[in-house]
Amino acid sequence: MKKLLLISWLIIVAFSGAAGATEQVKSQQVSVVDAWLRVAPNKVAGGFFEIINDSDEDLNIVSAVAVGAKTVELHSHKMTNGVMKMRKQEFVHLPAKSSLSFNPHSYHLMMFKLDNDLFNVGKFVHVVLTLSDGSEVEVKFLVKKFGA
Ligand SMILES: [Cu+2]
Repeated sequence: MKKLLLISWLIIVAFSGAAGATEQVKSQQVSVVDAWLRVAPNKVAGGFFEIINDSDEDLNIVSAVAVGAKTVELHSHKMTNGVMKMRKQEFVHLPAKSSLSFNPHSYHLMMFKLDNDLFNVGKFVHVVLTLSDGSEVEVKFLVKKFGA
């Protein structure tokens, strides 16, 4: 966990350096690590990451946008009667002082109507998550090969 926090701190520093002129409120205490995505054969992308809420406040992730994707939805995967089902979520709860994994078997981002050139393997897709306190978390998702 110590290593994870250091990495997320480095990411925050990197972003605050790059952000410069923008006026949006960046979340000070929520960070994301290990962000990656893959494009399925049906041209829909799944986005995965670990998000850390280091604040004393319970928060929700309420929306996400991605450069090059027309729509982004928050999804969950749940086993119902032995069948994996995806469900769109209005928000994903992120309790204070906790971390949550978005992975292929759980919560994930689903991105639709992609600009294919921006979703090539090895590229980074710029995503902004909006939290219930109105702050935003900027994340760069590495595009990995489907099935890798
Ligand atoms: Cu999904």
